[in-house]
Amino acid sequence: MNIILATHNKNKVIEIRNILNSYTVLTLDDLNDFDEVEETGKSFRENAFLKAEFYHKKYHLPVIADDSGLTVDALNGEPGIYSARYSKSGDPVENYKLLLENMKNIEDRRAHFNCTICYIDAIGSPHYFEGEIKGLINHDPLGKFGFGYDPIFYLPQKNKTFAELPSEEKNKISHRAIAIAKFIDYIKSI
Ligand code: ITT
Repeated sequence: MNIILATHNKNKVIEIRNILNSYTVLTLDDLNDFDEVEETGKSFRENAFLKAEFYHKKYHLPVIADDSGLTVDALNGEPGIYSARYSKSGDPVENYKLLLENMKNIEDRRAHFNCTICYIDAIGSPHYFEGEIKGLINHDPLGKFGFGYDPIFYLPQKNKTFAELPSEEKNKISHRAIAIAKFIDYIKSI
């Protein structure tokens, strides 16, 4: 089955392809598609749907889109759906530096990553799959793997940040891995 993977984020493409290994996914790069979908939704679900719907309408093929982000308890859920554009530049390092700055005097470091996958099937019906992983905001960035906020997301059970975990390890436990596992279970069940 051909599924379009509706993301321009190259790190998501790598992670999702690795987790979905036996499924054929067509990336937007494969399609030479540079269209950007405006994320005007008010939730991960709405934004995942907007991205999936755009490409489904364009190509009439099944599509998966991922909307994800980091939610920090002490910042009333920020950056949440705005994770990719938290700082002015939207640069990943600027994003996590701003977050560390905003957490400077805050003791409560609890946070979670969320991933919502929207799968629009061949007949245009949307299906949603969600994954979440809890952690703490580290005081300093650590590690060289992963992307985005990984260097500041600390997992007590591993005593490491996400960026200190090699990709195979992150891909076993991440919010994205959990959401995709649910998607795979669904695909196998139909
Ligand atoms: P697409 O919309 O094209 O998929 P995007 O990067 O704009 O790409 P989102 O709108 O879903 O995607 O924003 C997700 C942001 O959340 C991402 O850019 C990171 O800043 C952060 N994020 C999501 N998952 C992450 C992960 O596994 N590790 C680190 N940061 C992550």
